[in-house]
Amino acid sequence: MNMSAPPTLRPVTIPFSEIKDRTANLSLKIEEGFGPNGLGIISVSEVPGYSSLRQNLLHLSPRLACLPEETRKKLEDPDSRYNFGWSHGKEKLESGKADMLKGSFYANPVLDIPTTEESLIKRYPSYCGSNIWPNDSLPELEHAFKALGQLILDVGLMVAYHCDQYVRKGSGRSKIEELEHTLARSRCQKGRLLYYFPVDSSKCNGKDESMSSWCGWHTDHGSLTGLTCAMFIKNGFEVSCPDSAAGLYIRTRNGDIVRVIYGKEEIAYQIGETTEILSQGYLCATPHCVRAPKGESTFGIERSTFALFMQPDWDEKLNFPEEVHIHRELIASNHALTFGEYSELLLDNYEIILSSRDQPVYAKLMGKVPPNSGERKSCGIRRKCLLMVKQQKTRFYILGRCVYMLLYWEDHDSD
Ligand SMILES: O=C(O)CCC(=O)C(=O)O
Ligand SMILES: [Fe+2]
Repeated sequence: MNMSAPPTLRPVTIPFSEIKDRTANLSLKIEEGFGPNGLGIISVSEVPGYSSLRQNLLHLSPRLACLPEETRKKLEDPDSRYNFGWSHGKEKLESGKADMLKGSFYANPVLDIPTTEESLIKRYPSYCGSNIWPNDSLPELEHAFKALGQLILDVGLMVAYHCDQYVRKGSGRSKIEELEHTLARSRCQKGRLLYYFPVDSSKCNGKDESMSSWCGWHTDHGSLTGLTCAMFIKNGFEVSCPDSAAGLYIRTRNGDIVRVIYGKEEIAYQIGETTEILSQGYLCATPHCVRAPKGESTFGIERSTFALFMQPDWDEKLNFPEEVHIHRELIASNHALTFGEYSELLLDNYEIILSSRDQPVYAKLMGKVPPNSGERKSCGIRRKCLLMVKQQKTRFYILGRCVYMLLYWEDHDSD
């Protein structure tokens, strides 16, 4: 058995001066990064002002995580299924256990109150809710979060413009939804400040060889995810990670697993599920996970990073084309859903999908890896009941089809 470690690769890097140029033809670079032989991730370098905005925000996550428990509790928002404000222990690991390894702070970096319409807030709570800022306990967070989120969004829209050029030329399809405009008119941008708690002395020499020991395999369900290079911290000081195997892993479209590294000064962008849907499968969502560091020297190491999920508006219609197989177990091809409906459906079903590991659904997902962690959440008894009803309906439908076929054959025989 070949036990060699996956290779470490750098993504294609495009300088800011090129990505902002709408007359530049970057199709070859987009192809190299996001095309069939690419890693599914690219990075943008030399973005003015980026470095200090990254530093400012990433230093705040340990401070947020060590606020008193009752202060953090006030920053939680169960109504949005913890998709705004502080979230810890609400998401599930691949094992099905509550994820206590990391805490997240979610906010829309562009709009504090995306809508005041009650019916929308009820229907799409994970996007239509309002931001919650720790104005008394960590007042710097709001500005630092919004400034970095807005910059990653602005550069991401430039990446989206060049993706559109590439898709239009390459696919020969003129009716493809434009990513840039879809994202520019969206009220659904979501930033996630991630804090990975210090590596525990009892675990750092443990047997967990898994690549996804810090964050499970998934594809993000937005369109494009902007990612900062993570910061490792020990006792309040930035350190370099002592384990060279730790960090972000990606499964390429060829099925290879690679560890991906990029510079602190670069913003990385990877493809999410709705880009695959909107481009009718021309660009594909990038499966990824995060591996925790191991070994004596990693004890006490924390990790701070930021992801911006750039996603369509909750009202934006997604047509699920024949050639795209994303969440086919939940959504039939040629079906149309709004992005808001799509997200809530995935949130409703995530726990069920995870708990069905020995069933074809899970196997299918593992072929294409489990859904987004960004917004995977627990679901209540009501939803479990609904899913059981759906499963029963499917069984009755299949039973009905079998009876029909038997009867048909009998008729056929008697002819
Ligand atoms: O921690 C990371 O580097 C990636 C996090 C991630 O994939 C996510 O939040 O969806
Ligand atoms: Fe992700």
